[in-house]
Parts: sequence; structure tokens; C-alpha cells
Amino acid sequence: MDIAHDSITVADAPPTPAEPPLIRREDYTPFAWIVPETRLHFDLGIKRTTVTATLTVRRNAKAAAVQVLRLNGDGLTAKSVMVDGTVSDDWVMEGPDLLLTLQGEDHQVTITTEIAPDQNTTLMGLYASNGMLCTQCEAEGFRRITFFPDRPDVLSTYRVRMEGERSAFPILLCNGNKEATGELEGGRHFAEWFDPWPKPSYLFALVAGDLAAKSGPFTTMSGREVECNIWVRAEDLDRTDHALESLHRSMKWDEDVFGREYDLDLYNIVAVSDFNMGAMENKGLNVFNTKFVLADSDTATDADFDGVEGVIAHEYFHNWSGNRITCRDWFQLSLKEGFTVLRDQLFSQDMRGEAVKRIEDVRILRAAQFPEDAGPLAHPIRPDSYREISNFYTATVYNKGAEVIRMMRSMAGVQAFRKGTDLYFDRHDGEAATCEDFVKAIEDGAGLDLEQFRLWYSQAGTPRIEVSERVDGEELVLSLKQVLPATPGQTEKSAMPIPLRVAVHDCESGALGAEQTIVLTEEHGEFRLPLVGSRPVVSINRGYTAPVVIERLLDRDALLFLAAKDDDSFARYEAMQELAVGALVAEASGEADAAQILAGREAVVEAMQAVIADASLDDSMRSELMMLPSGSYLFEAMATGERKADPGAIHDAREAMKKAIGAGQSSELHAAYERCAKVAFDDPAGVGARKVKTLVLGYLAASDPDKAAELASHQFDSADNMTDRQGALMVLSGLEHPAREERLASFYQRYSGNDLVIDKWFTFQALSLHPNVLAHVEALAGHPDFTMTNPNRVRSLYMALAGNPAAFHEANGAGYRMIADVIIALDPINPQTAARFVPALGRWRRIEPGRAALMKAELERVAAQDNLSRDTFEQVNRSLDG
Ligand code: B3K
Ligand code: ZN
Repeated sequence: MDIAHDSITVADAPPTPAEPPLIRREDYTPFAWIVPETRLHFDLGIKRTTVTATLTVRRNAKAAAVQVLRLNGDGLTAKSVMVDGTVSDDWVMEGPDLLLTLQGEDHQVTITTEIAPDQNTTLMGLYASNGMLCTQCEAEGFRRITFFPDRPDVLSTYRVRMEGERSAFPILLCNGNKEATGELEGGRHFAEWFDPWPKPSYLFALVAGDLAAKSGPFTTMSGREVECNIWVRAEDLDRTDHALESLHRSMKWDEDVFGREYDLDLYNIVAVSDFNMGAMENKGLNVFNTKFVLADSDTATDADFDGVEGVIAHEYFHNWSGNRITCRDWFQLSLKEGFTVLRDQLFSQDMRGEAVKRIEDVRILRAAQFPEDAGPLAHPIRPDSYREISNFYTATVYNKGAEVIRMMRSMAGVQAFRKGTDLYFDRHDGEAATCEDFVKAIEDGAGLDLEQFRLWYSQAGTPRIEVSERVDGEELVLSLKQVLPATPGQTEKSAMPIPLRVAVHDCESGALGAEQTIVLTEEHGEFRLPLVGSRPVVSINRGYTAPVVIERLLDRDALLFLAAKDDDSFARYEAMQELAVGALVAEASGEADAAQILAGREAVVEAMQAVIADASLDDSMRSELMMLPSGSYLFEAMATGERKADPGAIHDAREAMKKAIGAGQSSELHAAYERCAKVAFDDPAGVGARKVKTLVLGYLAASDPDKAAELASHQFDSADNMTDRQGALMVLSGLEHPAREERLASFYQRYSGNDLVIDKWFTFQALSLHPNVLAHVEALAGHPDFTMTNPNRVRSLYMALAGNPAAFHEANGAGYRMIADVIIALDPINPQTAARFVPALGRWRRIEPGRAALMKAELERVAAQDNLSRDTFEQVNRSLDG
């Protein structure tokens, strides 16, 4: 009886989802075969594409000798397998992979597969988008196209023949140079491409569709002419000028600043509307999300223009930092991503101004990377293990990775750093390298000792630096202590070198001290710095030289002094932030009494007044200084030690502060608004002026909503550009005012059919301060323009919601439920995008107990779903366990 019962139970139980295997960095072994040449033949169709791959394989003398050739696959079935031209049955499937036994040293392996691009909703591998075919292979998408050693250390040249119907696919693009084209029977045609640069499979790309190009040549430093094309749908051609100009600027900058020249005669960029991320650096054929290509002043904001320029540059810079030198394995991802982010940041600093760009980058780091580093998903910039590599395209690998390399640059100095990067490019060109190779090249080339510095690659968590100081004669003694928080799997940590640019000013006389760079290498360190007066105030981590949290208690006068007078722009910004964070966290945590709350607000209002009045500032910098810390940064500042974050209290305190600023500075804000409203769109000062106007509207909306509605409506109605229109509509979306519905409707009508702008329309409503955001989002999910299959649209609604602190953290848990529902619904369609929503719920441990329980319950509900993807499985379980 018992036995029968048991067997019935077992038979009826749902299959336990197998835990996806953990891949470890320390298990790396070189591949047993090399693949010098790859030939691909594509018979293209939206419903069915046939792929025949011919691989020239040879035993790798540097690896263990084995007879088996493991070819990765993902959902593929082999139609035929041939070895040296003869059908082979010496192969087996092992899970998704094809294992072929080979007798000799050299062989030609030919495999045919068939795929269905229009069924591919994951947007990995070959898929259909708006009637065209395109690919995304990084990290492991090539194995969805054909069986192949789909790992970044197997480099091969690719010769590709594409065939398809001319009417459906008039343009046929692939990596490298086009070598032949021609007509075939039945209205079909072909193109043959050859990429002479050996590359890993993740850099393969193909595009077939009805596209038009904006073209413009670039002449390289050695005088070669490169044909540059931006491919889009014909109706989008008039929005491509900025992308092409950005590409040309990037090509020139990389020659001037890093000595890197482009190496093919052709550079193609294709814009597609269904894309999982921003863009992809495939060799000679970048594929881009339309969001980072299309821009004109009627449809894109100033920030969108910057985004296009930054992403075009980033993908272009990958040609050297990523393509010419690629990664040995995916644990080395920061080798190409951290370095390329640094390169694109430096480029944008040069294009747009160093101070403001630096502040923007630090703001992103704090909003996206600090929470990651402090939560269950924390990992070193060079992770030790993963189940799904797509989950490690993170702010840590990218943005902290860039900060780590920036520290090397700060310590070496710009010229010595350049010697290091020259050596790196020279030494490892054509290789699949490691982070260690990079550090060694900088060490050798720049003449730095980076022995201890390597810890930045292996230790996760944001260091906190406790600062204290005393005066000793003519010197100030600065005592620093570094505290390295425990992170999942890492409880014990060693002190890391922390480079800090510092200066000691005098807040009585206003004298400014000279700057120097100190490096804290031990847990404790003391540094003696010259005094310039009797009321010293330390300006620390100027320019944000180290990605750390500075912990110190500065009195209000010292902060007001730094905010108004420091000669380092970043330090001014930081002092404004410190002033606001101190006041807001004290209020939100209940640590301040009514009088202290008032005094805190007054200090911020006073500092704001000085900033608004400061004639030495341009409006771009002014608006940076006028910005309050984000909800997410305040969350981090509140959730320290045993103290938990209370998003409701943070939100209330922040709104009250905005109201105090709006009321306390009403006439100054109005005057600034009027002054900025007079600046013409194409005036060089226009970008800054528009930023100030948007900020002013935000403050006035908190203190005088009717007046704000009036100003915003007028701004909206008279706008001659998207920045002003968006700035006005963001504010109106948050107000309960008739102008809200009217302007939202008119915006929708005006831009109906323009996907990127309609994305904005969804975002305004999901990100707004309106009390009924959740109801709005629920209604928008049923809007005919909403679809779960387009990542931009999904993000425009639900990422915006997850980033809206008041709505997402609504105390009854409705926001959490909505995001969990999205993860569950999206996971079977597009796991990569679904998993990106998990971290928002993963912050539960650092939040007050009521909300924490609700968030955890939603994570558990997701975890309990059958057949979760590897992506979501890993993120949800790390979020529950870590
Ligand atoms: N290298 C790509 C990212 C690919 C993400 C794959 N899940 C874009 C970039 O960083 O340039
Ligand atoms: Zn990148």
C-alpha cells in the first residue's frame, strides 16, 4: 500500500525543475580544438531559416588531447552532420549540445540546422523584428543559430553567404567586407561577406531587411577611407544625423586619445526596434536599439541625444577593447565592459564638459551599482561563478569596473596610463585575454605597483571610509579607516588601496588649499596636510577618485562653504548632496525632532539660494547642484548598519523638502525660470537652461501645484523641442489637474505611431508622482499599444514603475505584486528581460519589516513557478538566499 502510494505520488508530482549548473571561474580550461575558419550558409526566411555551418577544426596543441568535439546548441536539432564531406553518425546529443567524435588532428565538420526566427521571442540568436531578420549573439546566442564552440576564447574567421527573397530582404548585411552579390532564380538574391579578423562567435551578426542608410565616410589617421552607414527604416532616415556625427567623433577621438585606428573599410550600424539592451558591438556590424540611434529635436530630449552619442561611442570603442582583444571567458567581462565604459565616459567628458559628466556618472553609479553591491546580488567586478551569464551584465561589471580602471588612471597619471593601455593593446592584440592581463599591462606600461590593487577585482561591496581629523600645529591630521562590508560568500576582506584627491580649505578666510592625491592602503591611515587657516574644512574624494562612501560629520557651515566655494565641481555637488542626505535621512528615520527637521530644510534652502544666485556657474552645472539626492540614494544612506530603509518616510521627507525649496525660493525660482525660458533652443547655453527649467517646475509643483500646472502647460504648448515638452509633461503627469489629461492626450495624438516617443508617454505616467500611479499602470497595460513582446515597451511601463519609489513601495504591496506578475508573465517570453526586474524586489532585507515581508512573499511566489528560465531562477534564488 505504502509502496503503491509512494509511486503514485512520485508519478503525479510535477517535475522538479533541475537546478541550472553553477559555472566557476576556477574551472576554466582551454578548448580542446581550434577553429581557424568558419563558413556559414544562410537560406533566410522569417518563418524558416536553414543554416549550414562548415567548421575547420584542428586539435589545440595547448589543451588536453581529446577526441570529442563539443559543439554547443540551444534548442537546435541537427538535420545532417558531415565530417570531411562524408555523413557521420559518430555523434550524440548531450542535453542541448552535440558531441562529435573525431579520429584525426584536422577535420572539416559540416552541420545543417533549421530555425524559426518568427517564433524566437527571447531576442537571442536569429529573430524577426518588424519584418527584418537580425541577430544577437552575446553572450550565448550563437548556439541558437548553429552548433558551435560558443565560448569567447575560440576565435575564427567567418565567410558567410546569405540568400533570400529580394523583395523581403533587399539589404543583406554581415560582419566584415562584402565580397560578392548577385541574383538568383525566383526573385532571390545573395551576398557574400568575409571578416578577416578572427573573432569569437558572440561577435557574429547578420541583418536582412528593407533598410535605408545615412552614409558618410571617415578618413582614418593613416588616410584610409571608411564607409560608415547608419541603417534604418526609410521613414526614420531624417533622424540619423546625430548618430552618424557621433560615430565620426568617436572614431577621431579614439585615434587622438588612445591611438586606436579602425581596421575595416566598412562600419555598419543597424537600428532595430526589438532589442534586449542598448546596442551590440558585433565586428563591423553593430546592431542597435532604435532608442540609441534615432534622434531629432522634435522627438528626442537633450539627454536622449547624449545617450545616442555615448552608446555609439561605447560600441565603436569596443572595436579595440572587446573585439581586437576579447575575453578569455565570461568571468572576464569587465575586461571589455569596464574599460569600454571608462573610454566612453572620458569621450563624453571631452565632448560635453568634464565636471557635469563626472557628476552624472557618479549619480548612475550610486543609483544602480551601490544598491547591487549592498544586496544579495553583490559580486566582484570579476565574478567567481554564475548560472546564467546574462545576469552578470551589471552595473558592477560595467560601472564599478570603469571606476576601478579610472582609479588606476588617477594613480598613474594620464600619460603613464596611456603607456599602459598602449602596452595592453600591443601585447594582447588578437587574443582572448583576462583581467589579470590588463592589470599586468598597466602595471608594466605605466610603472605602477598594482599588487594590492588587484583586490578590487576579487572583493565585492562598497568600501566605507570613516573620516576624522585633528589639527596639529601647522598641519591637519586626517585619519581614515576603511570598512569593507561583508557580501554574499565573502565575509573576510583585506584592505584595498583607496586613492583620494584631497585639499584642506579654510572656511573663515575662504582660502583654498592645494590638492594632492593620497592613497589609503591599510585599514587605518593618517595623512598630514598643510593648513591654510584656522577653520579648516577638508575637501575629500574630489572628482570622485574612488568608488567609496565617505562617512564624516561636517557641520552645516562647513558644508555650506564647500557647496558654495570649493574649487572642485564634484566636491561642490557632493557637499550639496551631503547637506540634503543628512537632513532627509534624519527626518525619515525619526532621528531628528521638529526643530532639527526645520533647520535641516533651511540649510538646504540656503545652499540652493546661493547656487541659484551664483553668477560663476553655467546652467548645466547649476542644475546638477540644484538636484536633490534620488530616492534610491537616500534608501542606501538610510539602510546602514542595523537601520532599515523606510521608502514611505523617505518619499515624504523628500517631497516636504521640495516643497520647502519651492516655497522658500519662490521668487528666485521664478526668476531663474523666466531667464532660462528666454534662451533659444539652439543657443549653446540651451541645454543647461532647459535642465534648470525642468527642475524649477518640479520644485514649484511641490509648493504651488496650480502655478506649476500653469507654467508647465504653457511650456508644453509653446515648446519647440522634446526636452521642454517632456519636462512639462513629467510634472503635469504627477498633478491632479485638468491640464494633465489634456496634455497627455495631445502628446499621444501628436506622436501616435512613433514607438520611441510613445514609450515616453507610458513612462511619464508610470514614473509620475500622481497618487493613482498603480491604477494608471494597470490601465496602460491594457492599452492597445502595450505589448509584452517588445522590451522597450515593457521597460517603458514597468521599469519606470519599479523605479518610482512611491508607487513601487506602496505600503499594501500592490507595486511588488505587479512587478512579480510581470516577471511571471514575461519569463516564458523573454527571460533576459524578465530577470532584470528581480533586483527591485531583491532589496527586501534592507527595508522596514512590513514591506520586507511583502517583497519576500512575491519573490517566493515567483520562485514557486514551474519551468522558470535559468535567468530568473538564478536571480530569484540569489535574492532569497543571499
Ligand atoms: N556587449 C553588449 C552587451 C551584451 C549583453 C548581452 N546580454 C553591449 C555593450 O556592452 O556594449
Ligand atoms: Zn559594452
